[in-house]
Amino acid sequence: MPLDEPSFTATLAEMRAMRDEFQRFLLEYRFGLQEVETKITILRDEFQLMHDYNPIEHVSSRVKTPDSLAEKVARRGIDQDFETIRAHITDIAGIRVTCSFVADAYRLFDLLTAQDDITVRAVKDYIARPKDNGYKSLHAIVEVPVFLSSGRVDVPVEVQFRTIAMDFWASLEHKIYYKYDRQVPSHLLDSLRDAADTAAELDVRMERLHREVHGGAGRAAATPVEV
Ligand code: 0O2
Repeated sequence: MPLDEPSFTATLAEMRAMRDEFQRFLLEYRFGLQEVETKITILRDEFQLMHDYNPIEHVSSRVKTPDSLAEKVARRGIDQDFETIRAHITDIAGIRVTCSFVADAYRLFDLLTAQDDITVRAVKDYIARPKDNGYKSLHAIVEVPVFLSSGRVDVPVEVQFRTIAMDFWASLEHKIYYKYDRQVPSHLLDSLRDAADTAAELDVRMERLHREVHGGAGRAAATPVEV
């Protein structure tokens, strides 16, 4: 059936308006990400200059894709308006800081969260308390101010701190999880738990070796913050 001209134009205009609103919504998260990335870069460069040591192996960041955001909204069963999504989905902007050693992950967490324009909304310390599947990482939801022409917005950004070994494990586990469409066979789950123990052991041994050569002390765990 041919589309009637005026209603087609109206629908197109509505679609454009929705697209523009969605792009504006995501833009705030991109800016928040840039602010936190700059903070991490400054810490890394200053460390390199002052201590002749780089605690960061690599940094990656992403704004959640529309598909992944829609999947999470559906899984959480929340209303699909921007205000509800903004209030309930706190990892739309995400940055992952991969460090050489566990102590570096905690040190960077401490240095970032101590900055006075950063508000810590939640902390999940999966390094001190790994998930049942073996997943380890230190997660912080921080709010960073972004100054737009319309004023200040505080943007939540999820920052994940982990070691190279934890990152290696998590990226393989993530691939396996999706390959089996979340129904991973139990022998693979066992192997993954075993591999997580091996990765943790490697972290301890490498850090011990590093301290023997360079000195320095470790750090126990982050204080959990749940909101
Ligand atoms: P992506 O691809 O990184 O965007 P949720 O399970 O997401 O509803 P919550 O409280 O938001 O609940 O999650 P949590 O525990 O803070 O973890 C969020 C992110 O941590 C995930 O994002 C992953 O990046 C990572 N993560 C958490 N648990 C695991 C795990 O068991 N294995 C791996 N490989 N990564 C994990 P997304 O949105 O799932 O994915």
